[in-house]
Formats: sequence, structure tokens, C-alpha cells
Amino acid sequence: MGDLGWIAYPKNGWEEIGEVDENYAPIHTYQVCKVMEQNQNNWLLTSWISNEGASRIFIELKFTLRDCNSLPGGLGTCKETFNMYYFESDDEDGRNIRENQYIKIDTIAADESFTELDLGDRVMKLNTEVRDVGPLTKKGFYLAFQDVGACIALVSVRVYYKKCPSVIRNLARFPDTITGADSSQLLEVSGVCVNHSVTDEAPKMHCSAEGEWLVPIGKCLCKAGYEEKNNTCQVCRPGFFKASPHSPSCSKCPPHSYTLDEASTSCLCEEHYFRRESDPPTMACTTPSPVSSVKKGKITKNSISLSWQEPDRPNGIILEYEIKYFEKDQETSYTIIKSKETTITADGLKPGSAYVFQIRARTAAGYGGFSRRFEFETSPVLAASSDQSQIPIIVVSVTVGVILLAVVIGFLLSGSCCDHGCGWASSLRAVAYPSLIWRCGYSKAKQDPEEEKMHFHNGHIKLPGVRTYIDPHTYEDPNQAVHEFAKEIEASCITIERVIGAGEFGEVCSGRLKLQGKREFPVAIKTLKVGYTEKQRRDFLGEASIMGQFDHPNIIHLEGVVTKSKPVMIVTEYMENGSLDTFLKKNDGQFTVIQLVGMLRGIASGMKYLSDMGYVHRDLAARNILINSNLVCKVSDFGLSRVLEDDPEAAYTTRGGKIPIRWTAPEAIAFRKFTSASDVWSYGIVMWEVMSYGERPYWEMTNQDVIKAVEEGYRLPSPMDCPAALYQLMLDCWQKDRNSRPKFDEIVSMLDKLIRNPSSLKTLVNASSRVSNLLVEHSPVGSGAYRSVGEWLEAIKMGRYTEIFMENGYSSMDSVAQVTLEDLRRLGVTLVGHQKKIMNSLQEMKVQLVNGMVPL
Ligand code: ACK
Repeated sequence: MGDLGWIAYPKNGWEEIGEVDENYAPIHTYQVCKVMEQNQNNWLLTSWISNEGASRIFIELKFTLRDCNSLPGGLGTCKETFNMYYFESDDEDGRNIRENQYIKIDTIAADESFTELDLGDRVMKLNTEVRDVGPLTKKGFYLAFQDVGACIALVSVRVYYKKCPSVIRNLARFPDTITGADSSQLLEVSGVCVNHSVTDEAPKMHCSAEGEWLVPIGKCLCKAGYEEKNNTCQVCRPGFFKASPHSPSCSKCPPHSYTLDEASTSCLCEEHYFRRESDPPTMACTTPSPVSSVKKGKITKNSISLSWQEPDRPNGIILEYEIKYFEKDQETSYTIIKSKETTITADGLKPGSAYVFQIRARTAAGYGGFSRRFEFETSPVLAASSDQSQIPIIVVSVTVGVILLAVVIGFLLSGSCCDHGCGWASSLRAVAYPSLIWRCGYSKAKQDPEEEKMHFHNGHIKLPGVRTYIDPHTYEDPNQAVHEFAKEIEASCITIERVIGAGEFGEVCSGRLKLQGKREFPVAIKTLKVGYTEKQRRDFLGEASIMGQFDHPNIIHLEGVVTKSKPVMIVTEYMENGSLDTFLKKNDGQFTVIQLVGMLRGIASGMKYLSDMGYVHRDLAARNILINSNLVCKVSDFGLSRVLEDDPEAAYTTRGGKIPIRWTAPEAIAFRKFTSASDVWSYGIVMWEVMSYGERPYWEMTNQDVIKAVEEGYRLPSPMDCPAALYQLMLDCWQKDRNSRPKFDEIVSMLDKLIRNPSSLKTLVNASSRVSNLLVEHSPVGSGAYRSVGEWLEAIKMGRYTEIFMENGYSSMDSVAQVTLEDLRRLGVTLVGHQKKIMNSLQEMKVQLVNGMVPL
């Protein structure tokens, strides 16, 4: 409302004028209307506008423009356009710019111009035009509007740039990022791990020219002692712990352990409970098992020999035993002996006395409990002692000697034994590997058990269960991607039975796969024809690298690949009923609505999974859905650039890309904006295909006509006998604004609701609304079969209204097309029967017109 400081010259050109908008709110406008005068050149310069660091800026103009035809005699000099320019400058004193220094942005024309009648009605036909300028190299710029003799009111000029707003993704914070200068440029932005998180793989995302974040790469993980909640890392509460960043969440302390602290990375063992150093922190704390069976050995008058057995569950290697003994009833005075063996001799005892023994074991975790008490008595002193006891001593000495000898020999041999040992180990391995190769089953390049557990991605550890799709293109060596995501199958495990179709790269066959330890089962086998180029091989296997990353009941399951022998093959689960479009065509009208919705639900669920993984399919269509004998639908046909190359439906667009036009969202056709939202559009088309049993979307219309019709707001009509709720869902998927389309998870829940409540599917789209749905937004009625309004009204026996129509400005079929029921009432067509007749006829005419494009 204030003084904008804009400059108009010449002074009698553009004028600043107070106006009111359609709601009678005051607005300022700049107006010029020198339509009657020759040689107009009126300039309006804005003040300096800072570009705030953006290198591409957008200018949205709102203006009205007077229709030259509506000006009496003004046609000679009247113009219906004006020009917009800009001039870059680092500061505000670039005002004295010569006209020829300005750079032209565009000539601006109106989509809608207004006539006198509109003015009388105070209806402003506001035009909105957006232009963009870039790359900008200075700090700011001026805009200029040049009028050359039009009647314009400039109502608003909005100057803005686009940015990808600050966001947290995969626990990394990405800053506000101004989009690049080029309209197709993606800016790679590095993320910073949120508090208490650490880098797993350097997090990156791409800021598109549209201000959208695309293609997240890498991620952060909450560090040990913290877990992920709502995009933040929250501390583990006392009693909980998280040992490593790779553990998904805080876990309760294992049995017999505790922690009183927050952010614990492990729990302490309760008193008398232990954990070995090598035990993982997830393991419960335990006590070593007590020694139970103690037997007496030789007893003399001064000594007692004992032996016992190692406990059944020692909870680790027993390092030594502790033997406590004392004379019965003299517990306060006891002796402790430590022994690594399971035998001891307690000597120096009193003859004929009872002794109590208790034994406990020690492991790395500490001592276990003492055994129960064992009581033994020494021999009494005999009057005449014999020296028989010497004999056992000699026997024992000989035995010990033999054992010692054995130990020494063993020790001497042990140096070379190690070599033997390693030799044996490696030769054992050498034996094991060939046997692995020859056995039918999966062989992996890496057999290291660590690597079985850990998943390596580009040198970074990736835990199983991380659910982000990795583009095989990110691998320098595509073969690495295949072997990372697909298992290698021995060709000898596959029996090919029949050719069932032709793929782009070679035949598709059915057959059987027999893996070791598994029953033979049917599979589909895609083959790569001989004489392929390296690129074809890469593209062919690219599909396996993608498919191998998915694990979902509604995504076709990859069994593995054959790459070590020829032909190169991709082996997937077998889907008895083949592709969905063919199957539905073959079984036209054979299924209940619930069965069809069940199929749609499956597809939506598979797509939800893919979109959660960050995978955009780009070629979702019934022909790319496979269906098995249980009518379970699975999304298939994954590829890279290839996706659109091998689809016979894909056509070249003016920009050179190949796109399956009928299934593709307008923004993807127009500027290759493929997102999960464009997949949702395609999903809507698949819904339509399913509900019409494999009918071809838009029938025989040409691709060009489809693009045009969709752009003009036309949408496919409801399939016959289609539940209204499903058709509404299709229309939602076909919203022009991709952000207004439902997300796949919403589609799944919506279909689930319908399945749970089948009566909601009873309301069908009736025939008349089916037809009217062909017409959305600006339907171009007017060039129909009737040459005049009179002829039309006569034909439907409503000729009596001709005069009223003409008097009220409905003189052409074009204007008649806009007539509403309200208008009819206003015109005095009050009989309901007549209103119906006129409205129905109008509708029929529109349908006939549209029929040219979209036959019913
Ligand atoms: O309609 P269809 O019988 O189903 O013909 C095509 C053909 O191969 C070429 O793609 C069929 N097909 C592809 N993958 C599979 C599969 N996993 N199970 C069964 N048939 C398949 C598809």
C-alpha cells in the first residue's frame, strides 16, 4: 500500500491508481491505457530488488488486460501484450539505465482479457503469468515493464526464488538450500548428523530446481547409548542400553544386569553374576556352575585325596579350583588350596579326624558358588603300621613320569605341529571350497563369516534391514552391484522348460530351480541373448541389482542370477497367471469387486514399499504387474534407463526421453519429474485398467491427443460398474497438482477400509455421472453438430427459448456451453422437465465432442 518508489516514464504513461479487488478490498495498481494513441513506449521501473543469493528468480505477474475487440474503433493501435525486462546491478544506484541496457525476459500476453461487460459487472479477469530469470550473477536487479499501447492494470508483482527447506532425513540435517541456476540442475548438499548421532555413510541429498529434496544418500546413526525417535537421537533410559550405533534401539538390560545411568552402552552384572569379556553386552550375566560331584580318593592318617568332575555348564573356561577345608566344627580355622586339576591331596591332617571340604571354580567371569559340604575322615593311627602306602606312591610316580614324558614330547612337537595345523586348516579349506562350488546352491564371492553378517556397500558397513534403495549406477563396477544384491546360482541347478515370452534382452522361460537342501520349485527365467554388448549385459543385470534389494510379498522376488556361465540369466519366482493386463482381458467380468480390490490393494502395498525405499518405478502399468495362481499381484519390471526403452508403450517425447504416455503423470511427461507422486498417477491408471478388465487407457487416442486432453483437464471416465469410492480414488490419483495426490500408504489404508466394509463398494458410479466425468474444467463445446443456438433448441423441441437465449448473450454454441442450471432459472426456464431436457442435451453434445477423443 505504501509508495513503492517505482518510476514511470514518460510521466503520462503508467499511473499508480487505487482500485478495489473482487472483494472490494483496496489495492494499488499500475495502469496504462493509451490504446487510442500511436507509438506508445511507456516504461515502469521497479526499485532495486535484492536476489538474496539466489541465482534463479521467478516473477509472478497478476494483471488484467483489456480485449481490443471490445474497444470502439480502437483496433488500429490497440495492443494486447506488454514486455518485461530486467537489469542486473550490485547496488541501488543503477537507476539511470538506458532502455537498450535492459534484457528482455518475455512478451506477456493475457490468457483472459476482459470486455466492457465484465467491467460493468466488476468482474476482474485476472491473469497470472510466471517467468523465471537466471543465472543471475549480481546482488540484485531491477524489473521494467514496457507498454506499447495496451490497456493494462498491473495488480501484483511477486518476485521469489525457490529453496529446498531445511529438513532432517536419515538423521542428518540438511540446511535451507537455494536452488541452482539451471532449471534442471540438482545441487548435491551434504547433511550434518543430528546431535548424538554419527556418520554411517556420508549423508547427502539433492536439491532440485523445484525446491524439492531428492535422492537421499547415506545416513547417520544414533551413537551407542542413544536411539532414534522422531528424527532425533534420544538417550537410553536407566535400565536400558545400546551397545553400538548399529543397534536399532535401546534394549532392556539382559537378565541379572542393570544400569542406573542414562546413555548406557552396556549393563553391569548384578552381584555374584558375571559376563566374560568376550561375551556380547546383550548376553545375560550368569554365575559359574558349582562343582557338584566330589569323591574321596586315597586316605591316610594325615591326608585325604579328593577328585571331582568339571561342572556340566561351567560358563566359560575354568581357570582354577579353590578348595576350602577345615576340621569339622572348627570352621573358623580353614585352609584354602588352589588347583588347576580336578584332584587334590590335603595333607598335614590329624589322624582319625573328620574334615569338611568345599570346592568352587573360577572362570574369567569370577568365582562360582561353593559346592555343598563334603565330609571325610582321615585314617586312625594303627598300632602296627605297614609301609604298604609306599607302593601306590611308586605307582603314582611312574604314572606321572609317563604323563610328563608325553607332555614333553607333545611340547617339543608343538612348533612343527602349528605348521601342520595351519596346513591342515588350509588344505581343509581348499577341500571345502571346491565342494561349495560343485554343490547346487548359492555361492558367494566372500565366504568370510564376518562378511556373512555384515553387508558392505562401497566400502561402508551396511547392516541388513536398512531400507533404502541403492541405485546400481552408484557402483563404479556394475558387476559389484549385481553380486551385492543378487545371489549367484549355478546353471546346473536350473531346468528350463518352456519359453513363455519375449523380453527386450532375450527369451523369458519358465522352469525349475533346485537348490541344495530345498525342494525343487518353479521359476521364471529371463535370459540375455547371445552376442550382447557390455552395456546390454549391464542393463539386463541392472534389473536384478534393483529387484534383489526388495523383499516384499507384492514385489516380484529375485531368486538369483547366473553370470558365471552363458546364457546370463535372471531367475525370479514364477507367477502362474503371467502379466495382469493379459490375464484380466482373458477373464473379462469373471471376478468380484472384492477380488479386484484385493489385487489393487496388493499393488498399492508393493508400491508403498517401493516408495518407502525411495524407488520410483516410472513404468507402473498392468502389463508390468504379474499375478500368481492365488491372484496375488506383484510389481515387476525394474530397470534403470532401460525401463522406458523396452516398453513398447513408451514413446519419444519432444525432449527426447521415452515415456509410456498414457500411464505417466503430466509433470513427468513435461519435465521428467518422476517421483512417487507420478507413480501414484500411474497407479490410478492401473486401477482403471483393473476395474475395466484390461481396457486400454484412452482407447485408440493418439499419444499427442492424450497429452492435450489431460493437460486440458480431461480425465478417463469411470469404468463400467465401478464403485464410486474407487473411481474417486482414481480421480484423486490424477490430480494435476502432484502434492494433492494421495500417498501410497493412504491408498493402502483406503483400500483396506473398503475391503473391511464391502457395503461401501455397493455404490456404483451411475451412467450419467460416468459421462459427465469426462468433462472436467474447460470443455471446448461449441463446434458441435448444431450450427446455431436456434437450430439446437429447435432440435430438442425447446425452440420457444431461442429468443430468450439470444437476448441474454447466449448467441453462440460456445457461450451455450457455459450454461448452468442456475442460468436457466435466471433466464426463466422454470419447468423442471425443460431444464432437464436442455441440460441433458448439453451434456450429450459435450460427450459427443469428447467422444472424438475419449470414446465410451
Ligand atoms: O503375460 P505373460 O505370460 O507374463 O507374458 C510375459 C512374458 O513373460 C514376457 O515378459 C511373462 N513373465 C515374466 N516374468 C514372469 C514370471 N516371473 N512368472 C511368470 N511369467 C512371467 C509375462
